[in-house]
Amino acid sequence: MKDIEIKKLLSLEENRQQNTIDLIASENYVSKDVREALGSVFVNKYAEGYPGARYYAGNTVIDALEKLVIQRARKLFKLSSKKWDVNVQPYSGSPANLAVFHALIPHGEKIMAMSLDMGGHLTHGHKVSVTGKLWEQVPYGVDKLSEEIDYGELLHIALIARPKCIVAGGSAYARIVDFKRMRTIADEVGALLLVDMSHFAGLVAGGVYHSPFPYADIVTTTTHKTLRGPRSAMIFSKKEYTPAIGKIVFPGMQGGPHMNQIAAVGVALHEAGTPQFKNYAARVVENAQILARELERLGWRIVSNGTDSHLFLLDVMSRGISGKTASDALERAGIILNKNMIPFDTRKPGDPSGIRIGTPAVTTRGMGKKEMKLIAEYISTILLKKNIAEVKGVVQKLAKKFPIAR
Ligand code: DSN
Repeated sequence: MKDIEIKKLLSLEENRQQNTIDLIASENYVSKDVREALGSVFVNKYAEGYPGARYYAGNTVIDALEKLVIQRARKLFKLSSKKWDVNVQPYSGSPANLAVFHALIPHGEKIMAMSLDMGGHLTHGHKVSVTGKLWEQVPYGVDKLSEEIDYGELLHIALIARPKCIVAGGSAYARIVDFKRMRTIADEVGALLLVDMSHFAGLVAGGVYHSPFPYADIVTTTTHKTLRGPRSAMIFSKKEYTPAIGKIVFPGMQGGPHMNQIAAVGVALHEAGTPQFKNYAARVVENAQILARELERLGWRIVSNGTDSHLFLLDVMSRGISGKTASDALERAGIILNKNMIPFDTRKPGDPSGIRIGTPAVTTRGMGKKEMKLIAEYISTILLKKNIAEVKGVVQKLAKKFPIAR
């Protein structure tokens, strides 16, 4: 690279990633092949429209590419082309969700979704998101005791509010979501069921989290979390919803699709269909469970007492430490994660009561049971302010043993 300044920053970031332990539940390390596709000549092409109906010439190869990626998406999630369509053009998860709501829910109507502090997502109608300005969010949450979704309460709220859409999925919920139950509730109130599987899409692909497709009308997903692809998104829709969604994605909200991004999604979808990925997905969950158990053994409270997925929340405030203090201290020692609200949090999002811990990235690096036990000890030691300098050294040593793809 001739650009010295960017090259320097690139090298610094490579070193940061190599020398730290990434426990951000929504991050991962993509393969070299995914990066090759992202950096390929597909970046040069404008392709507004859809396969066979583009506004620019020169799209024969692009059409073949988009069709192949759609076919791979259907194959990975075992979907019949008679029932399901896939739009692979959304630039990322936020526009994907916005497009679905725009296409199918009249402005001002109600969207029922898990509230952010209970583990939901901003784009599911939170007041600071445009989705919360154009639609009214009817929030649901978790049971105070079990900290798992209270489906009885969910039904109760739905019967009163009569939302047009119910959203399942979020960004900080560790347990299996009962899609079947949510389907029944949606049917009872005449709502659409949208499953945002962004966080656990890779686990569904790997067969370690149950598929939302038998129950949902629409499924959205980002492609860069457990699915381990580039930053992008897809919208899966039952046939009757496809035309409206297609028109909103383009020309309603977006311009030309990022074909290099779509090519990289294709590579990731292919990788996610391999036996190695199945094994990876199983280890992601196993690692999260071991890490949670070890932290619990060291005296830390895990929200909902454990996890069925790739992430969990640690209630650091239960030992008098705020989420921000915890995340800052861990970062100083080379452990990277995010502060997070926990259910019924009385603190603010900028300095909440918890931290979120996820294992997709460390599992990609090949870490397993032994490393999870070590990481639990490091986290505990750092949070209790013992020997941070010493721990920083061992964290770096551990990180160096597991090279990232460069
Ligand atoms: N920012 C993502 C996460 O960390 O969960 C969700 O968009």
